[in-house]
Amino acid sequence: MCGLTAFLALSGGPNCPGSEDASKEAPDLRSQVGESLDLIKHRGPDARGHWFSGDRRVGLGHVRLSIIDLSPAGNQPFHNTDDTIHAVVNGELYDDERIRTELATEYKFKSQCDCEVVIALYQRYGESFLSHLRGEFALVLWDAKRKLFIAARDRYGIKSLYYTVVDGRLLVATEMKSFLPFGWRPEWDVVSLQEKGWMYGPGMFFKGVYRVRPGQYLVSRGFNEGEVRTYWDLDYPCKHDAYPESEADTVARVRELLLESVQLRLRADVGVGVFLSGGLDSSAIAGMTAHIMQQGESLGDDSSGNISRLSCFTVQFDKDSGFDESDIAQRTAQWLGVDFRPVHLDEETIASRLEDTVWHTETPIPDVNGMGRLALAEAAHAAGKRVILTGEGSDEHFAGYGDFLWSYLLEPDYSWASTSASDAAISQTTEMWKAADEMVARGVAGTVIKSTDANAAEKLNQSSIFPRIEWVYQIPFAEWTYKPKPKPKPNSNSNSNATTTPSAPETSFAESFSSKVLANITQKWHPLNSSQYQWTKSVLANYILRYLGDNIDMVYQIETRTPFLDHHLTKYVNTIPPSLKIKYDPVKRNFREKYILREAMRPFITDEVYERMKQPYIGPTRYRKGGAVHGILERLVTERNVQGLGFLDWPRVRENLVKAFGDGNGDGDGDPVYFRSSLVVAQLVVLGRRFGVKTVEGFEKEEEEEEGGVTSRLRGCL
Ligand SMILES: *[C@@H]1O[C@H](CO)[C@@H](O)[C@H](O)[C@H]1NC(C)=O
Ligand SMILES: *[C@@H]1O[C@H](CO)[C@@H](O)[C@H](O)[C@H]1NC(C)=O
Ligand SMILES: *[C@@H]1O[C@H](CO)[C@@H](O)[C@H](O)[C@H]1NC(C)=O
Ligand SMILES: CC(=O)N[C@H]1CO[C@H](CO)[C@@H](O)[C@@H]1O
Repeated sequence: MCGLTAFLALSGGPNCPGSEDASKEAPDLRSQVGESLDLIKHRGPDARGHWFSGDRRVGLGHVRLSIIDLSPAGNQPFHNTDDTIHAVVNGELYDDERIRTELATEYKFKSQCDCEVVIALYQRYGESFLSHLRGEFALVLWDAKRKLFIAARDRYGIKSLYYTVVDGRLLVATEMKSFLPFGWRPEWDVVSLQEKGWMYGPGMFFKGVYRVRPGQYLVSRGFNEGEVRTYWDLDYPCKHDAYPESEADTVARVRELLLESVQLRLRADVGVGVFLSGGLDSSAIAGMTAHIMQQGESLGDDSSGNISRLSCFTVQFDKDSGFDESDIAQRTAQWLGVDFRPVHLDEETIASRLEDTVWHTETPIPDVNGMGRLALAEAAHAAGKRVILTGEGSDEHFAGYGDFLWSYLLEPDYSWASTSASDAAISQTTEMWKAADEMVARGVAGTVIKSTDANAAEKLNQSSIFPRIEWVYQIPFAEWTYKPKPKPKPNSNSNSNATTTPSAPETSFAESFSSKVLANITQKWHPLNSSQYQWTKSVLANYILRYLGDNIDMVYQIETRTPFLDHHLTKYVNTIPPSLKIKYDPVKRNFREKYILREAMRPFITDEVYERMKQPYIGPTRYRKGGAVHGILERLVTERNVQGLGFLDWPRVRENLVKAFGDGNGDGDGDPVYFRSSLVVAQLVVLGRRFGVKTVEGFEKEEEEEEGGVTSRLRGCL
């Protein structure tokens, strides 16, 4: 668990030997890499290292947070025996002992560090070594003999990895801010902000900056610009195939796989704890951890087997906010006999953390949960922990979100025994629709937000989750941003801007998936599967895992591990029929979300958590006028700051800020929609200032300045 930065001078670029500019004074690479690492130094306080090739065309830098094998032998970069393969790795690889034993005869390991298996596996398997890694990681590997450069990211996007090209150099780093010391001058990508493309596509809200997407890697040979390839993807069976197993067998198998996943993640040479809420997922993690300790396993560096030393950290909102779940978490902790650590999150704490939260996550998301997570990480650090288990990824895989009910009902589930006869299946689905509508009428279920783009919705066979993404935030763009963009000049090699109208957001969303995936969505997958796929690739990877994950936890050197995001578990869970995930009760006429998980976790959770229906974990959205949150928004969302962005409509921004707090007598008549909108504007202001982003001056101006830059292949098509 660390941070990395790397560069590769591309052929033909100004930094490649023999180019006209080569006589130009070479930049001081050592200090550029050093400054690049300084910006993320909190990610790795224990050691720092770098490596440059003899001709200085390749460089790797790394900061280390020691988790396994705390000795200097685990410091990075790693090099193979004949010093021809070099790698930097950020992350945690499980099951590495087995791999070590397997490769012991052909590779001389220097440390006990889990990440050292990367080079050994590469030597053995070449490019396909990625499929042998289990865990969360982002890595860069350079094979000098084959002139092969690989930058890869884990299957779910638990770790971040971004890239761009500056002065002919391909730059790759854990966080975008690390590009700044290399001379990167950030510019807003207005279309990406308008279409919310940065929440689902490869491109970020900064022009020319891309992410390596989950399950993919960027590969360059012989210093060419490289291309993006996929080594892993989520897949689902055909919706007409019958599911061969019984419910009882499925419950047992889910339990077994989850226990294994948790057990692997308890291994560390430092203190381990749990983030606990009132929900099923984190309660199950805490319960399984206690259970595994009772079986005699160590909890990180603690082998006492003393359950009361398992610390669980819980966010506690103000009691009158209506959002506080900490009582439930406390009862879970009591029942398990573990150490309960509430972390109170008052308005002042939220306000004072707003700016740091968006700087570290590089993710402007309009809620206060990131601030809560930062406070949790701080508390865990203060309690001496370095590793924390969390529950992310469960809702995506076991169908926990309210919206999934509606994609479940879109088509009958032919895969499940009790409904596989098609007439029965169809009439049961009709029955369930009625029950769901009644639940909406009673106010116990939310309606689905309808798609506004029929054409795009069809491409996704009506399973589109884009309306939900669209709902997250609305900000008033300046009038000119809606005007058609001028066509790119004919000799320009940037082909992705060929559209003349910027806004067809849902089409962009649909087109962010490969044609293979779109074909599966329309022909092969049940709509519930299709929604789960879309959600995992967009909201989970780019929102949840960023704003409530690694980039924020690492501010306080907390490595979070997510047992629900284990690919062996995913592979199995993706074969479980929709009817076992969302189970209909024909007597009570209601639905049980995450049914199969609930049953599998029954021994490890309280009755209260078992019975409870899903409450989305959202923080408060109504605040008092004159309070700390209002104060920070007033300070950030000013005319000067908003004009400094260049693409928003100031009068409407101002109006929204007023509506966000209502008449201000604290009786909660502020409007959450405008609160979220104002929060995003404030976050953009912070990003603009801290990154030193240029004010946008209009599309025409932009076109003139646009240089070839990154080619379409580098844009990272799936
Ligand atoms: C278990 O840990 C708690 C808290 O650290 C301590 O008070 C208690 O004495 C320990 N119990 C045993 C049996 O060591
Ligand atoms: C989609 O379908 C094709 C053809 O059946 C298959 O090869 C592919 O792996 C499937 N899945 C994804 C995620 O593309
Ligand atoms: C996807 O659909 C198939 C058939 O309907 C089913 O067997 C499978 O379990 C589903 N997967 C998920 C994740 O819902
Ligand atoms: C919900 C929905 O519209 N499903 C359709 C998906 O596409 C197939 C044909 O490819 C239709 O049969 C389904 O009705």
